[in-house]
Amino acid sequence: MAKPNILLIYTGGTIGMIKDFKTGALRAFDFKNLLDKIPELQLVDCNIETVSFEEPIDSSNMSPEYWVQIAEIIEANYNNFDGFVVLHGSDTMSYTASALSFMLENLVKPVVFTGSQLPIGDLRTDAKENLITSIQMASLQENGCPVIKEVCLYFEYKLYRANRTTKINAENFKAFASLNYPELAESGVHLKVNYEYLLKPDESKPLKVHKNLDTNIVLIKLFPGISQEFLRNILSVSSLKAVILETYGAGNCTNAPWFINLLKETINKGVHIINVTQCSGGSVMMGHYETSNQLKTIGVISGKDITTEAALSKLMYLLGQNIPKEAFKKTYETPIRGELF
Ligand code: ASN
Repeated sequence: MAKPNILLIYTGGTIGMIKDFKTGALRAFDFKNLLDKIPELQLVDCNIETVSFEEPIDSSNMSPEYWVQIAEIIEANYNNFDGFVVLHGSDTMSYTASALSFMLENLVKPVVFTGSQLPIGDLRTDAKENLITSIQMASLQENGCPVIKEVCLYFEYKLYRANRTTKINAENFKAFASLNYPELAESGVHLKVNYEYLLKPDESKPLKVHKNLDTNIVLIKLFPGISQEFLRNILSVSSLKAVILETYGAGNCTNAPWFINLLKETINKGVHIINVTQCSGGSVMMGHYETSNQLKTIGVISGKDITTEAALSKLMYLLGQNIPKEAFKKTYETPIRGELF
């Protein structure tokens, strides 16, 4: 059987960084050097081609414009490759990978995001394992078809559904977690795939790449002492279309009348408000406590068990789809890429 063809897309991040001896800071370097650093790649049972951002970036400089660039690289190469591995900085990897999951509709091939905590040239680097296993995960095939047909994130022996992940640690090799969804596969002596958790997309439809992302949104994290004046000012920006409200626990917030009235006024102006929990795991359950009951009554949208990263990118994607106002709540609350229950 023919070897799978894998496209490696390098966007930047620690994985391909070197130390600037003058400043001591890490900066991105030429992608060609990255491949020189891993001769082991020649042993992997697939054909690898590479493409790189012209100027690799630290992922803290990521933006929706770059998300579109990644989507376009995948779109242009979709028919010629069996799988894609995206090398990306870990800082905003969950945002980019979640966004790509929404942008790539009817995806039936693996898109695996990975990176590392230490540069590839470092003695104790985690980059080699992450990169090599990501390529192997993207190469998995059964009867000539890819096993994985969705956007994933691989880090420290685990393959996750990308839009379920969050970066949880700035220094541990285990930098990501998916607290509301089990891992899709695990790397040990063997690669163990949890078939029951994989997305099973409709294979009859062609890939559709969505590039219209609307960023007229804001993310507000509640905290005890939040100021009425500041909040009113943010919510009165005329171009504002939607708000992700990070609430406490199971979707609770203060029920001070000024707060509820302000949210009500905002919704009545046509601005969508989505309730997402500040907790890393668990779900919003509006109406479970008195402190979330009114949110339900005034028409706040439930983010259920979605991550903040997926909530933001789903919002940009759906706002770009020109969905009628009346249908927006139901559409948002319905899973489209396995991002919520
Ligand atoms: N600052 C880096 C980045 O996100 C961190 C990393 O890749 N570990 O690009």
